[in-house]
Amino acid sequence: MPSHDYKTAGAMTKTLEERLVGALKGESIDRRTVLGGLGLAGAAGIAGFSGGASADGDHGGGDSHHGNFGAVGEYSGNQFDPHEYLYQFNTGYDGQENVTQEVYMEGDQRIRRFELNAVDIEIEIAPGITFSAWSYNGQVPGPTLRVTEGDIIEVEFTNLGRHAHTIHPHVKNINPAMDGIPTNGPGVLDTGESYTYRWKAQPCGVQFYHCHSLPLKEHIHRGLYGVIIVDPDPERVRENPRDYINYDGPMTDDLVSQLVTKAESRNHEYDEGEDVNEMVMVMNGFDTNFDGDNEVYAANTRAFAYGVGDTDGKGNWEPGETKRPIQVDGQQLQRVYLVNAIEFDAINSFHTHSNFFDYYDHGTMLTPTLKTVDTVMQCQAQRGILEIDYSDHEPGLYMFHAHQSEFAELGWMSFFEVV
Ligand SMILES: [Cu+2]
Repeated sequence: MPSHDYKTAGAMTKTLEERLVGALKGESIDRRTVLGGLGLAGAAGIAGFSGGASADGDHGGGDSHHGNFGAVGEYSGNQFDPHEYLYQFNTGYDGQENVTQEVYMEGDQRIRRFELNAVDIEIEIAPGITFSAWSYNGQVPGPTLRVTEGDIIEVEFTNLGRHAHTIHPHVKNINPAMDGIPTNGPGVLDTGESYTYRWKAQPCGVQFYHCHSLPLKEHIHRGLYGVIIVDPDPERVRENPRDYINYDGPMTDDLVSQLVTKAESRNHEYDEGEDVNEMVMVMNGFDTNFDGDNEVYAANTRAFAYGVGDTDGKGNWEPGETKRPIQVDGQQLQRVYLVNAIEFDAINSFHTHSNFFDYYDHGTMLTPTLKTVDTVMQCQAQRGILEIDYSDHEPGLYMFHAHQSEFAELGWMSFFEVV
């Protein structure tokens, strides 16, 4: 690896992170002050930071440890690893330890069953900066569920949090009782209550789930969201090719076979996807002082987690070794399942340096919505699949980030390391 690249990338990540963390430790600093880069870290009155205080007034003793900061650049907690999260797919057959799951049949119908629990938890969103989150299964974003089109997704939801929650799925759900909103079916679930939702896995694509309790803004922003990937069923594609392409012309055998091949590449149960590196990225933000504006932005919760740290570039992730780029094999296609979960900002975006990609909005079609673009934007809950090819690129660091430069400077700035 060119060491010069690493040094400058590391220095830039460090400067941005120090500015962000320094400002967060200060009193009454809004995000625009951070961007002014006024050397606020030195003037910070550490005790004033209220990042863990709740908007609903339950400032408890649990927040008192916020005075105890690690050094800038070091995450102390290792309960969540954004590098692992990229690749954690829960299929019912296998997945994460903190997600009880199984697959069973009802006649010919395959049921993929998952247990999700709402729990209140402190998460670390920048080195030494915690946030009082509401989460599914103790992580933000919640676990990624991965199923195949036509399956039933069965989610046994138990609310172990202090507030009333639901799970609302962004799928084509045909039973209003299963919509996970306060007015339908079981409504909101109070602390200790359980309900089993059943959703048909349709259409294929990168889908979304989130709590739909009121006030919605807060329930989403606190961390109650996650990704459902519905893989296309190649056999269904062969039989109904027009459902997967935005095109009215003649349907030739050649075209059908192209669509089926694409479906096989997207389906985790087919070998065709093995030369593709698949990752989940959820763009999110955190309003640490509850002023209705995000102070910290990220892809997958931790500011600058895919930036370049002083000591990185070689080692594996260790607690405290907070930052490293996402290392990718240049000969593999990179497929990013991208979801925008941001609250308080109208849009978010994803921009690649030195490369262009194909974009499949919502992932419901098997031909791209946009070809050869280097920036896409998404409103809240919008999502899509990016396919990025680095096969003709030289090895090294390639940046990607939100192209609201403000978001990038406040944490949503990352690198791929092509090897
Ligand atoms: Cu909720």
